[in-house]
Order: sequence, then C-alpha cells, then structure tokens
Amino acid sequence: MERVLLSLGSNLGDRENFLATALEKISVHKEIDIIQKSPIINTDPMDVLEQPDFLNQVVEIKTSLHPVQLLDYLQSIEIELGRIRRVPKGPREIDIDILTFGDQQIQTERLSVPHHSMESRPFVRDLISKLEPF
Ligand code: PH2
Ligand code: MG
Ligand code: MG
Repeated sequence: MERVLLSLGSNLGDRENFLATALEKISVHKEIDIIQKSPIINTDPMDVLEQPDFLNQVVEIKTSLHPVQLLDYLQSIEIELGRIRRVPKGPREIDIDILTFGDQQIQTERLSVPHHSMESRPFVRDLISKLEPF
C-alpha cells in the first residue's frame, strides 16, 4: 500500500457537489482507503487567471493500485461527473490530480509526480498542513 496525496479542484457549476461526489466515488473503490481530508477552501485562479475561483481540497489515501491504474480510475470519475476538456488549465467541473505517490518520482506522458502544484501553488501546502482523519 502506498500513501498518496490527491488534490481536488472545481470552478464550474455546483462546485461543492462536484468535490463531495468525487470523494464519494474515490472512497468506494475497494483498493483505495481514504485516510485524511483537508477542509475545502476557495482559491484565486492560477495559471489561467481569467476564470472563476476554485474550490480546492487535498485528500490522503492509501492504495494498492499502481499509479497509472489510479490515474485511470480518477479520470473515469472526472468523465462520469461530466468534465469536458476545454482549455488546458482553464475552467473545469472537477479535476483530480495525484500530488505525490509514496516517494516515487514519475515523469511520463500522462503523469508528472510530484505534481508541480506542490511547489507552485501555496494553498496546496496549506491544505496538506490541515489534513484531518476522514
Ligand atoms: N487548477 C488548474 C489551474 N488553476 N487554480 C486554482 N486556484 N486551483 C486549481 O486547482 C487550479 C488552478 C489546472 O488544473
Ligand atoms: Mg490540475
Ligand atoms: Mg488534472
């Protein structure tokens, strides 16, 4: 089992509901245990500045899935929740990113772990410091 940190973000539609539903769908996978979750905070948009504010949350899980299997599952949740691919880094109903995967370093076409937002988005560090038992 690896300890994995995920970040959840939404800046379109019913943002609270997208985060809650995503967390629910993550939790039902039999190879994923949710260990901790952070509060949900409103954040100013980064990278693409002309877009609505985000709600962001960080979640700690344990999983026996391999990184690509986990990514496939998380992307299937994004699709189920109706995420439409628009502009890169632009508005989205739900985004679920793998921040860290154990102490693995992964650089492939599909995965870059640790995720750049660990360094570039101060609120990510802040949310990690506020994780509480699920
Ligand atoms: N995600 C992005 C681009 N910009 N800004 C905030 N505040 N929160 C995000 O989750 C976010 C963003 C692309 O994934
Ligand atoms: Mg993202
Ligand atoms: Mg993403």
